[in-house]
Amino acid sequence: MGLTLETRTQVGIIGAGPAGLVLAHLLRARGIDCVVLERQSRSYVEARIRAGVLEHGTVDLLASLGLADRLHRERMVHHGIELLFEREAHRIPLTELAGREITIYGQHEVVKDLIAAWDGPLHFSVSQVELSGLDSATPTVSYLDADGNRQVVRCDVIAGCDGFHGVSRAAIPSGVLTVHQRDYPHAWLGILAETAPSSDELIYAHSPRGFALHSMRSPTVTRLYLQVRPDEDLDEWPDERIWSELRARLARSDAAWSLADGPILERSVAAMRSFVVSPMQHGRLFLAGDAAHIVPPTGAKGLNLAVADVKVLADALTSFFASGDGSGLDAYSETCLRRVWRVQHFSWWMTSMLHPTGDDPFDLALQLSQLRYVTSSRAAATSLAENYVGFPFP
Ligand code: RFL
Ligand code: PHB
Repeated sequence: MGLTLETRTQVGIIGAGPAGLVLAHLLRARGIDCVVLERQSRSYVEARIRAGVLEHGTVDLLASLGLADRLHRERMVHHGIELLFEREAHRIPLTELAGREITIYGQHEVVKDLIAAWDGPLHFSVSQVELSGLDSATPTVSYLDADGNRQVVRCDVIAGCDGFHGVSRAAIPSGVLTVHQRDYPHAWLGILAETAPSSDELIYAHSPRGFALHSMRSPTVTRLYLQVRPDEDLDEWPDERIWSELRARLARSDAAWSLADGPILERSVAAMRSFVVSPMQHGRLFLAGDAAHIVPPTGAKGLNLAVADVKVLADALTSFFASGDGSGLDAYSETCLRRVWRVQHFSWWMTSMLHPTGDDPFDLALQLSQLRYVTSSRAAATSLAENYVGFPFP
């Protein structure tokens, strides 16, 4: 207890979410040393319910690292989604239009697989993480380990993969970053229910009562969301209210369809925001994933964007450590931000089209016009499909 211990690594990775863990595996596969530090316990990060939709590029990358065996066995492959409005469902045939399918597999399952396959240094339950010397060639991370010892890790590079509320972005001096941000007047109340999905595909529903989403995790577990106010109090949502609101918003004129309910295993309210910092780098600190950008969940993109960032970073670090070539690192932010802004636009567009914001008849007419267009024009549907399945990784 109370000792100060010093170690050395090539890349210090802050955060063991999808960005940090995928980066660690990519670097390991290329013979680059790294240390991963995580504020939460292993059981906490393995149980954190979040995303469910993986792009083809994300699955391919995990497979190329030998990390997709369980994913391939347990995933659900989807070839389309439904848009439901004015009580009619319209299918967007993703694979037919964009040539790629999507995979349904929970983010916490990905995290479990990545941790199980990792045999390098990964320290959970660390605290008081501090970054220093970012402008130097040996930036430092110091932290208190789970036994209360102060640890100091000297690095060549630090990867800030610690999510929206992490310390990495905050360690960059003020005035360096430009922040682009948009808040939305709604949030999502999400539940995980022990019941078979009521549809084979995801249903994005626009209704006068608000947006609803029917998603799933497995043949026996359904994931559902309701648009609510950002300050919504979960206590005001007993199970029966959640199910009756979902039934009302997902109702369709085809009376044969009905929503199956079941025990609710988990519930939470998540705020919606669009957020980007530019550049995604300062000195030897590189931000990746939610530490650098947040997208509203309507496009199902956050995790996939985090994985795309760390692919760019791992490629750049490989050249840097192999030959001292820093050009990939210099271009890191610009390369990532191109994809980030495409995804920001798509996620904002899906959100604006699907979430009624009040009783402005002009806004509502625009939303319905856009929904009719995207479900009746092959060109418009193709645009949605190619964004939804995701562009090839850099
Ligand atoms: P994460 O997952 O937040 O991981 C960051 C990690 O850093 C740790 N940390 C620290 N560690 C050390 N020291 C500190 N000081 C630290 N501070 C924080 C945290 O404990 C955590 O373990 O960020 P990362 O890796 O960038 O991954 C991003 C994704 O988690 C996120 O974008 C997605 O979950 C977003 N998202 C979705 N993305 C998709 O691609 N498809 C989806 O279908 C999808 N659905 C969703 C979503 C996010 C949602 N919520 C709850 C925000 C649905 C929802 C409801
Ligand atoms: C999910 O299954 O959690 C999910 C699916 C699609 C989205 C967002 C979340 O757009």
